[in-house]
Amino acid sequence: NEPTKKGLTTISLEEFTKHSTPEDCWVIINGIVYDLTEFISKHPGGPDIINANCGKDVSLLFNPIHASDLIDKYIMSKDIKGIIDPNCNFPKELITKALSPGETPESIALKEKLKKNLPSIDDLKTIYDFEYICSKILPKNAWYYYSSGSEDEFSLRENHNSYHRVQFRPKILVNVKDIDTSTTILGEEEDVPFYASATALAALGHEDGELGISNGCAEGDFKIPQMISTLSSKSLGEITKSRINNQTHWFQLYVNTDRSKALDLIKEAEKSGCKAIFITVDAPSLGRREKDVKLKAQPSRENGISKGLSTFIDPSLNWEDAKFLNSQTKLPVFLKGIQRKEDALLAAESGFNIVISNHGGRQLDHTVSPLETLTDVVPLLKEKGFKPGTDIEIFVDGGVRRGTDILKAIALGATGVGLGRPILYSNSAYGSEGVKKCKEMLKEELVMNMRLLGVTSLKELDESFVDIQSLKYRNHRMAPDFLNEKVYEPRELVTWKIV
Ligand code: 173
Repeated sequence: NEPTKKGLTTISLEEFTKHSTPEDCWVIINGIVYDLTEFISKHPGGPDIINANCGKDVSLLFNPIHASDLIDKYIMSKDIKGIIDPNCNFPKELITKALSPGETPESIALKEKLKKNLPSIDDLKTIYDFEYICSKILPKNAWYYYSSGSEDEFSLRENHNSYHRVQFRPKILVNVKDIDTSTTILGEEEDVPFYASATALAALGHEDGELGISNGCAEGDFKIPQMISTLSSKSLGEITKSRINNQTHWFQLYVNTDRSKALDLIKEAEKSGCKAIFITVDAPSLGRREKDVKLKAQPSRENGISKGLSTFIDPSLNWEDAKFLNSQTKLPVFLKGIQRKEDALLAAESGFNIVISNHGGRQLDHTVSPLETLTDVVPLLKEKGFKPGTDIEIFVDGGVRRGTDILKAIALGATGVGLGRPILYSNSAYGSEGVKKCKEMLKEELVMNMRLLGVTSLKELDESFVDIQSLKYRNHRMAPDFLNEKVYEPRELVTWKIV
């Protein structure tokens, strides 16, 4: 992040340090000196964080949670003061550390050591390993922000567990020598039926942020589509410019209280080659993620990292608004966050595609799992004459960790399956190589399990391949599994040698 503004005056250290109060507040971001005095009261993340850092170099605090072009959008040119003298001996104590609450220099040093000793990526056994590794290496703020669900985290767990309540009915004596995992999504041929879903703030976990995700989605033997978040830590322009191998980018939209901003974003997404718009409809206000709350420096019940970023989201968003936005673009529009069949039908009748999702269990807690909702939605839409994959795309996300999970969702009528946290975790641990490995492991599982299931192409999959009898028994308590708990060995995570 070298300063890029040519022709700016050089500011001496002595001059810079004269402006270190909220009434006269200069800061340095990536080498450039800004006067934030007037901006403090307008900062979407609240005034406190700026008030506490006047007269400091705040790059380490700023970069992980803001797109690089954000300053230029918000700060007027008169408030760009110049470049801090590159030859000055800038005092360390004026550099704001990105030390998460709950961390000490020692705990961070240990994490740095673990990061330098990551297991070889070839030794990873399942995509669970990325999650395990991240639990050890991520700073607490990133780990809690990524991993948390809302309130009691019932939905967070249920999203995953619900997949365990669907069983297969494999077909025998089918020639399964050649397996084809490809599918058609929005008229485009895709190599696999899954995609990287939108997640905010990828740079909290890895400095490459969404660029690592983008590259990992595109590199290697096959590609997966990437849905880019409104709240990415890299700008939409940067991410889409990094497009390679003709990869598919989609854009997730949070609708701003200032509607012109939402329209601007849609236009920007169109111009930058995104192939679809996903309007998030399950977040009129942000669910309370208590692990994220716990890390706030000041005791309160508000969310930590996500709180400041969410104030622009419009809670008055309604069907008319969504239809209006749909009418303003030629791109296919999805409503992301459908959680009942009645809304799925309304969406279909209004010309939307849908993502059945509860936001990874981060919004309303105790919602029905997306997999179960899928089994309500698909029969109703079919009954009303909507053919999934032809008249409407039906995506599902939340809790997906296995090739078998993906096959279950496809058998039950989904046309695409989204991965959120697994992509964030693989990117956080290994950057784009991790994302590539994550998608490869899932594809390998898909191929093997399609063979075992007796299908050679995803088109052959239908409800006859799954038994959903127990799906509805959410709270059914099983008897303790004595052999599993007392006799068999637990499944092993990757071995991690620290030298
Ligand atoms: O799930 C999230 O954390 C999310 O969607 C969000 C919303 C607003 C600000 C930051 C993240």
